[in-house]
Amino acid sequence: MGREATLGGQLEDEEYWLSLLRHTPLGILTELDGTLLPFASTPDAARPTPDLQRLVNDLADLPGVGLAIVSGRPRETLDAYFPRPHNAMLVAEHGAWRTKGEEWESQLSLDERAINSLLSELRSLLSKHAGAALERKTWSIAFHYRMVPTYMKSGLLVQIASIVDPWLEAHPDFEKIPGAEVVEIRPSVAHKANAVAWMREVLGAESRLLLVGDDTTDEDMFAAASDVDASVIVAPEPGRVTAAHFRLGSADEVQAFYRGIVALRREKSRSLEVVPSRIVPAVAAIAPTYRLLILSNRLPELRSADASIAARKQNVGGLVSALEPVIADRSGIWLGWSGRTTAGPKPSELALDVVHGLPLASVDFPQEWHRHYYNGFCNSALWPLFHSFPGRVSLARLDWEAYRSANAKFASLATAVVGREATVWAHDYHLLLLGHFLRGLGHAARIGFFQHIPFPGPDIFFLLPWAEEILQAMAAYDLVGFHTRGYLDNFLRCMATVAGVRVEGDQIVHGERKVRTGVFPLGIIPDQFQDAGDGDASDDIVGLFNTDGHGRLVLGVDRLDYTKGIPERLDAFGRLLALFPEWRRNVSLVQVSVPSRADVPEYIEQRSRVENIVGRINGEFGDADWVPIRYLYRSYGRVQLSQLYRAADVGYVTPLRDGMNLVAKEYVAAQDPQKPGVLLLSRFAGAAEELGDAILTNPWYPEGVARDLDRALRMPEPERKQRFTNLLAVISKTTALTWAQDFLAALEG
Ligand code: ADQ
Repeated sequence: MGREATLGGQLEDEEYWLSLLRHTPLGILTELDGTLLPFASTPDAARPTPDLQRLVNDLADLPGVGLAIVSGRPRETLDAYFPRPHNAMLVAEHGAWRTKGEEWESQLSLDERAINSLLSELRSLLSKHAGAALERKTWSIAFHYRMVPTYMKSGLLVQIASIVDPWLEAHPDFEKIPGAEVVEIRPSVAHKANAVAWMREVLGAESRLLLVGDDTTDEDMFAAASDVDASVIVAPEPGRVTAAHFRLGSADEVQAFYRGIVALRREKSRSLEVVPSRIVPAVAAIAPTYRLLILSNRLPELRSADASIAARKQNVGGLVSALEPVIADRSGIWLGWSGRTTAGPKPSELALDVVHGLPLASVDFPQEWHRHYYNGFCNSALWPLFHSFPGRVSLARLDWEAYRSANAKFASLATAVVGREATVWAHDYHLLLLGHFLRGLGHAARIGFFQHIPFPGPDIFFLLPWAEEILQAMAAYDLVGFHTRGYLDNFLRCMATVAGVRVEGDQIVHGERKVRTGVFPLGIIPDQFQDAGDGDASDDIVGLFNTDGHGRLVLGVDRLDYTKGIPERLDAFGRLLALFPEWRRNVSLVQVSVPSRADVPEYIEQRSRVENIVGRINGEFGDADWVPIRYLYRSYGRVQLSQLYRAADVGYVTPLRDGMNLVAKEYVAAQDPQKPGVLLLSRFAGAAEELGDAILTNPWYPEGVARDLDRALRMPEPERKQRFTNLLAVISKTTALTWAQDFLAALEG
């Protein structure tokens, strides 16, 4: 989508281009990889053809034209790709080096050895990640991971961050630039805006510039453009957030455009076959068209550079599968954070996009928000508090203020995306105040809110200094939904203490307003785990479950987060082996954890705790051919996950506290009805309210969990089948789809 149109019509744009491209002096600054050269699987595989080298020479030879090739590549590569003689200026390492005549020169006076310590730390990651590559430049390092298998990428990124982030703290002259499947660490003064200044220095103040690039580092160049210059982003689809005013779709289009410039300036042609299209701010044009707005802090990750559409669809979470149909039915759109940050103090303009038919509106956060709103108030105050971990809560006024202003900003973005008559559905604890700010902007139609994590009782909730303000603001919603009756009761008890609020049954009355509430347990789409679990297990999974005849398997699958109780779970497994020696050599635990990238320091703490426990238990009980615990730090696609679930005798799901926990439901769905496994479930997961036929356990008491685990492992087949039948009936009744439909029907009813 991205409602890209030609302002003033095609003709006026063509005149604009003809007048710019005929101007003398004209400076052309063009990026290399992804702009002039199509991407290849490795940096070495992307090389200019002789035709391209000729095109570059032709452009650089045009009278009245200056050409610069601006790249993140090292000098040697550019020298090899564009052998002299030619008249082009080469700019290497993002603006750290430029050619002046035959010579390279630099304005940087940093010590080249500064980056060596980082280089040797990052090297340690190469051996464990096939396909990863490190590129050393004079002052910078690029870590390429395009060829790393998809399942390893998120784990690798966390490990890169855990090395790079502390290093950057100690080296404030450097910065980290995430690119297309590459992370680069470079001196902060070495940016591509330098090339713009150099070109103006060469051509003089009368010059007009054409700036063409495709990645985030090129935005520095675009930002340095003046009003008489033209900047062009190279992107296959519209909707990218950019400071550029025009777009071309590919490196091929760029080359065709440049050939047109050569023909025009040599007067071999009077027109241009390829002209960049103008990017028009999309928002004003689309406001009235959408009738449903879904808002969540983070947009779902639907893009992946190397997966097929089918694979991507299969890997997205249940929430996307649940919301996709209602978005399609009601002509809806989903608004949220893009996952990227901007350098300035303000969020970016909205970017609009359609990914596999799903309309998405996204915004980049300023770094300050990321620190105070997201990592601060959301992750360090609300997340631990709502999960009843008051000891982990950190309260700061600055964080709260950022939370308020982020919610206010989300509300104003919402009004740019939909009209006042659209239904709005906000998701989760990041957006508690959204309804309040949206009402303030005159939104007339229904606004609903669903809380995906627990809601605590007043004894915990009122530890927040801003508790009352939050509850007052929540009275602006028409419907507030929770996974369980318990959370709803907690919410009503909190609301009952607020001045001016009356609680009548499940309804909240606040002045003229009535807020309805309800229990809407989120489910999964069971078929997705049943179909995927059928058929033979992949080699990967067979290898994992090859226990050399050592019997039974217990499986844990989680995001790595302290609420999931992973160390406690491992301890309880160790306790099982101590209390019931007959299980030694007869049972193994496989624990699969997927990193959640946002919480890097917390991840490091959790990871080392977990590794210590695994080492201790394996050392104490394991022997030459039996490893009691296998700990896998990676994510799996849905097919493999279903095969894992199906192969496990016990689904070991013991969060210390969890809003719902979909893993429990996925485990049930994937079982073979003829020989189902047993679900061992924490009583502090929201899912326990529905899944009473699981063995419910208390994850805070390791000995109790060990005994429940023993019971699960011994459960006779008739009982397993009976419990499974009952559990399957529950998860088939309230699915992801019924959840979305029920909530929206209640909201709009
Ligand atoms: P989460 O805390 O993320 O969600 P959960 O409901 O368990 O928790 O969902 C996790 C999802 O990630 C599952 O679909 C699971 O299959 C997947 N996953 C976990 N580990 C994986 C791995 N190693 N590889 C591949 N996939 C993996 C929040 C709340 C929950 C609530 C949901 C939905 O914290 O309590 O259930 O929202 O409302």
